[in-house]
Amino acid sequence: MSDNVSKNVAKIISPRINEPTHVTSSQYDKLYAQSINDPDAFWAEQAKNLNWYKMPTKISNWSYDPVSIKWFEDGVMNICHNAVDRHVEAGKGDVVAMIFEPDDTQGEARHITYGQLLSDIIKMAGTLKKMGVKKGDRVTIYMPMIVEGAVAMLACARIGAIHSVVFGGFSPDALAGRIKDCQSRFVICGDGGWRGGKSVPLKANVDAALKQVDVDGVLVIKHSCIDIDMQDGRDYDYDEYSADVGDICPCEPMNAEDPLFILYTSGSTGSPKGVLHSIGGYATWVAATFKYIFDYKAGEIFWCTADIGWVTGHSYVVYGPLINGASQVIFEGVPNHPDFGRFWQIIAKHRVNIFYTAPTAIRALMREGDAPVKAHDRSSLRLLGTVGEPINPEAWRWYFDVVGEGKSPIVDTWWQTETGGVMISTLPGAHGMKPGSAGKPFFGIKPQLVDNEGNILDGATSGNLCITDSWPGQARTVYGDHERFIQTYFSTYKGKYFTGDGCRRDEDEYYWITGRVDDVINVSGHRMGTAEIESALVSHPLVAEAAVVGYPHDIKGQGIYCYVTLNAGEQHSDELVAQLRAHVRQEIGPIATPEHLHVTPALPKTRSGKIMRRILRKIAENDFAALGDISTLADPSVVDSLIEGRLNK
Ligand code: 6R9
Repeated sequence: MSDNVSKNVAKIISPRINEPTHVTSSQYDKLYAQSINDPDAFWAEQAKNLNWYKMPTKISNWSYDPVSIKWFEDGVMNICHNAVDRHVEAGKGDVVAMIFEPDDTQGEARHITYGQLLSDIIKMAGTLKKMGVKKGDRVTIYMPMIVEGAVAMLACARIGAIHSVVFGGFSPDALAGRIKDCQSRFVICGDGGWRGGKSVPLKANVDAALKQVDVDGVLVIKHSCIDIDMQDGRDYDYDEYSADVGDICPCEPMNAEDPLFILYTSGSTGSPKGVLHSIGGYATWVAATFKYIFDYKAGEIFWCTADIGWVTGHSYVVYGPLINGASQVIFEGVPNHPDFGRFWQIIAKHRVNIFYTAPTAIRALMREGDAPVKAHDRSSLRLLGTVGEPINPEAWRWYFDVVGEGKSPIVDTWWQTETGGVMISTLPGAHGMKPGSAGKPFFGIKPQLVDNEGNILDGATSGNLCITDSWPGQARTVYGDHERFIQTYFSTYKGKYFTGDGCRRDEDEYYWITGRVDDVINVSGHRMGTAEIESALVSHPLVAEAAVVGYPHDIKGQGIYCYVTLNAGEQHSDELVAQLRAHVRQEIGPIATPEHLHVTPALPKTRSGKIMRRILRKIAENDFAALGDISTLADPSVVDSLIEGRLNK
């Protein structure tokens, strides 16, 4: 059991809240009860915070057996209109939407108003139309963390195209796989990006990916101004190609259940799944969660450090803040460049009020001590947030005491790509906090803990975390494979959405996420399927078999530990190990680089040939005393050789 769930840390911390919040404790209780007792009335009311061309009259219509999920199904809207146009129409065109902070500390920050953002989106939307992009087409976006990435997403949404953003750190092979899977005919990319002073060759990666799959057009946005190749008839320079595009491009009226985006995420089996979100429910969900959980008020500066390549960037950089008319920082760089004070320097420079980041970043910065934090003025901060993985109480305390000087509450937000937005979190002003616990269910969320047989567990207990009822932001399907959607999320425990996470509920009904209970590992807050890494390893000509497990890592939360066996006659060498690590990077991307590559003569298997991962996990953790029963192994002596290999690493 990791230290975030040990029972002696369950004291509630209630920070001083100086200003009124959107929701107080008694209001939360009342609103939560309403949202559970009459969800349709509750969400019909929330939907009124958005602009609809046709107001929905049918609110929810869902079933988990068979699986069919619809919200606001007769409503018509456009999410780009809600994120941008309506603020401009309401006279807020001069409000700053985004403050772009470049990677290079010598570079100027750029302030983009809602009015400017709207013109930029209209221009890009018109350009996409000129390229031939139509409603329903899939458009792959492979961009650095710059304003134009958000513009590209919103331009797609404006014309009814479905965006599929691929994180700029993914390799050409991974990009090609994602383009193929959703038959995307168009790509929008940067020439390159900057991270920590190093350039990321995005367009060159696209060129490499497009050796494996054809597309009709690539729109290239110049940002880093590195040398790139342009292929005639396929690649379009955005500045040149958009020169004659007019300044009118109306929002396409979309049905609430039309798809908005596909986002690939790793699961316990097979290749990454294209999780599909639809428009109306997602818009309502991210609007409500952003407002209540970050307790956003007009004029405040919000900053979420996530990249738009992840769901956190979709929901809390692009859609949630913009629908709420917020002003926010967009940062291209990394926390440790030019030094470990970069985040705090940006907070001071732009007077950030609400700061949202990942535990892995907090742990990495904590290791550098308090000095880099204290060197910068953080008096503007009033709320802190975390997302992506469980936060250990030590890191929580440092974030609270040192970064926030004990005066900013922390929201530890639990959610997933599939949930669209936050599901479990305390609300500032409504709840006290417990370091390491996400807290309470958001409005409309009914968590349930079950044992491995699916029996419902009541009271203070631990189990597998399921959600019994649908919510507006829920994913609707896996693109092109509804059966896989059903199998992955609704078949383990019939009639419930299974999250894949383990969880404890304490005496105060606070929820403590304990981590994945499936073969998914969480490296620096990024989900990796062990099966994906295994398949990358066995695609190397010298590898016979591979088994990948996660193990506790001080900074990253979990690290990747790979066991491989080689083809007969092949010899283990340092050079080969380096080659295999490079191979995984090439197949998936740098985020999947194995920490440990353990070449072993054999893997521990049962007599029926099943690899016993439990043993491999314990060996990776250096916990040799807890291997448990190994008598079912076909050859128990394998364990000794694995331990010897581990000790020699
Ligand atoms: C938003 C996001 C989802 C998985 C999820 C869980 C872990 C996310 C967490 C958390 C503990 C939190 N996770 N937030 N665990 N506390 N506050 O991260 O989506 O990339 O799909 O990952 O991340 O294991 O199942 P995604």
